[in-house]
Amino acid sequence: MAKRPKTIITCAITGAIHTPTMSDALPYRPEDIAAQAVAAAEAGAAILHLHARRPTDGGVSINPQDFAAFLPQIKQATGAVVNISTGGSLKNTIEERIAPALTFSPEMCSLNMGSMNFSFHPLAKRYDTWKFDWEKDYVENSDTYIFRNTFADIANVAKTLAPHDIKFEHECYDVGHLYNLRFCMDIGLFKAPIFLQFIFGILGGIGPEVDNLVFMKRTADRLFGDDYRWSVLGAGGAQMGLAATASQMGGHVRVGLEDSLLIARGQLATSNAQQVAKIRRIVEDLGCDVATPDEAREILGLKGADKTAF
Ligand code: KMH
Ligand code: ZN
Repeated sequence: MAKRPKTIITCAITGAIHTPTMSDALPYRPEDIAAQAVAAAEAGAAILHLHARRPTDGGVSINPQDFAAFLPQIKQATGAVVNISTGGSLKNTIEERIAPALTFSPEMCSLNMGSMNFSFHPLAKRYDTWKFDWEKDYVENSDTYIFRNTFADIANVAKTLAPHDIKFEHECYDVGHLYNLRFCMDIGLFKAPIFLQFIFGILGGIGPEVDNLVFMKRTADRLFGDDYRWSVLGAGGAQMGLAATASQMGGHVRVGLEDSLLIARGQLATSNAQQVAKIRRIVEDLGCDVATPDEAREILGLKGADKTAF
């Protein structure tokens, strides 16, 4: 029987969806982001997907200085691949959103493959009181946001970051995003092997059913042949089940408090590392090996940690 490919675990540490009221475990101070990222790497995450937050109140930050407060600490303490988000918050321009990646030239950064509704406003109903003033409006008003990622934006990111040799985590929230990416490859914006993150369960994107995962994978096979590697992110309660399914299908997995605050149905996770340890256990119990950071570098064709600017 052919050897099964190793599974890369990405952990997305804090993100821009959840707010401090929703979980005490969600890190927002730089020392907490660093500590949770290091613990997630020790638990088995080969890639750390990172956003920054305002240290004072946990608001979403795209200020490179807020990244500078944790990136060197993470690099010093782990060999994990650092992936910097270009998602920002839903209100920033694409130029603002790529400033951290441009500043720090990481091995990887995210790139969202289409414009869409991106809403988490239903979460607002669950909380009567909020830790910080900004949270309620931020969550409630997400039903008015359009997450803008036009073809011009995508080309702008690709061309601006091209000299940095950064591998993109192409975030695909629906099947049309795969076709957008194929088009972008046809006009020479991205080199194989590309890395796709299939995203399920965001309000505005495709739902978290296994049927949809099979459909996305089959479409990607048709569009990209052998030129792609892929991973799955299920939002909220779909996180672990879809990750387990993806690893059985030969894909990679993403967990982390950015996308789900849970460790089990109705139970909050105590840390990012707890989610990493759980998916690692599942992946290994089901007969796959987990990739080390250097194995992830090899699988994805990354430039190496020595070529980053932090
Ligand atoms: N939290 C994901 C669903 C980005 O950072 O560019 C979206 C995300 C976007 O990870
Ligand atoms: Zn993100």
